[in-house]
Amino acid sequence: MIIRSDNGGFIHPFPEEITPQEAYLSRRNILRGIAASAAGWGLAQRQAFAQSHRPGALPAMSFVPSTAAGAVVMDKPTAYKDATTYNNFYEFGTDKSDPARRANTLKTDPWSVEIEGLVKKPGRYALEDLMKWGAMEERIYRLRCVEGWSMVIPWVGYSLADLIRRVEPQPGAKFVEFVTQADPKTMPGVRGGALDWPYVEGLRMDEAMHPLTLLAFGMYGEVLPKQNGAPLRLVVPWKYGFKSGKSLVKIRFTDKQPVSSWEKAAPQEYGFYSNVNPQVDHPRWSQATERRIGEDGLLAKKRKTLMFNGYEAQVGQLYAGMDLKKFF
Ligand SMILES: Nc1nc2c(c(=O)[nH]1)N[C@H]1C(S)=C(S)[C@@H](COP(=O)(O)O)O[C@H]1N2
Ligand SMILES: [Mo]
Repeated sequence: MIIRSDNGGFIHPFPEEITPQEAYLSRRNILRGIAASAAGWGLAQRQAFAQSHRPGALPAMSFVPSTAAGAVVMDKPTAYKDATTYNNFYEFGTDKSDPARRANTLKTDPWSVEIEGLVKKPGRYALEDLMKWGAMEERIYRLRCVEGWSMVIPWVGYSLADLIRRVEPQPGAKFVEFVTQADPKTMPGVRGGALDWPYVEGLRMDEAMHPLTLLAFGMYGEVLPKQNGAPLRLVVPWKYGFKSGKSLVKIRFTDKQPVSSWEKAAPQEYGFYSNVNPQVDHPRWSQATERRIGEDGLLAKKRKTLMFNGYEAQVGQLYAGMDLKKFF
């Protein structure tokens, strides 16, 4: 895989990414004696980073820190610049730098989401209303792409479970299907055949109801940038990144397991579950290690990929007794 960045070279190693504000926070925390480790990146610092690291380009979001188990990972958050310039959003092209360059054409206002299928309160709901259906929380999650890179992003959103309870699924609803925006006029990739549009993903009902499954409206204290899936997207932290659909327009409750766009494109490579699993390789490459974006210096070591991306304590029981080689 070719590692590229906007400046045409390799991605900068971390020290170049420290902003004056981060340096200030870091000094302040050390002075207070809160800094937890020699690396200077303890829990207090991560939270200070996440809650203050506003790049200032987009409207601010208000939120409370999350109290959900596993909602704040112990890793240093990825620099905003990296998280917004190294993206997969095939509707805007297949190169990692395409979404940041092209997603400005996406029209996010007005926006609504259609809720349909086996649900007692179907309908088309405006974004402004949906945003009130849960308490906005900040969660610092790992996101690992099936391609072998990962980031740590402070998201703002609420548990998808809050939305699901609100619309009251019928007893027959066993899965949730997510359909994302596919507008050939504003999305150049949709005019091409990289995938069968619209982009579709799915979760089992218990996965969708898990408190860690986040409906995200913001990141780094601001509304989502378009290249990261504005105005709302899913973030399922224990699954490969492609399960986290961007720019959602439809949520459908169904009794049949949905067929995702990636399964349709290459069923032998991408299964329905797509749980992060270092023991089950992709047919063409290992999934045992990952490259953390921002640690791409020539001497940077790869990190070991963790079972369920490090969220095993929270989600392992969802898959108890399942053969994870078969249900990959
Ligand atoms: N609609 C849509 N959603 C998508 C994708 C996409 O191409 N289209 N790519 C997925 C993949 S492969 C990853 S790794 C994540 C990347 O999210 P990020 O750019 O915010 O890091 O978005 C996912 N959601
Ligand atoms: Mo991905």
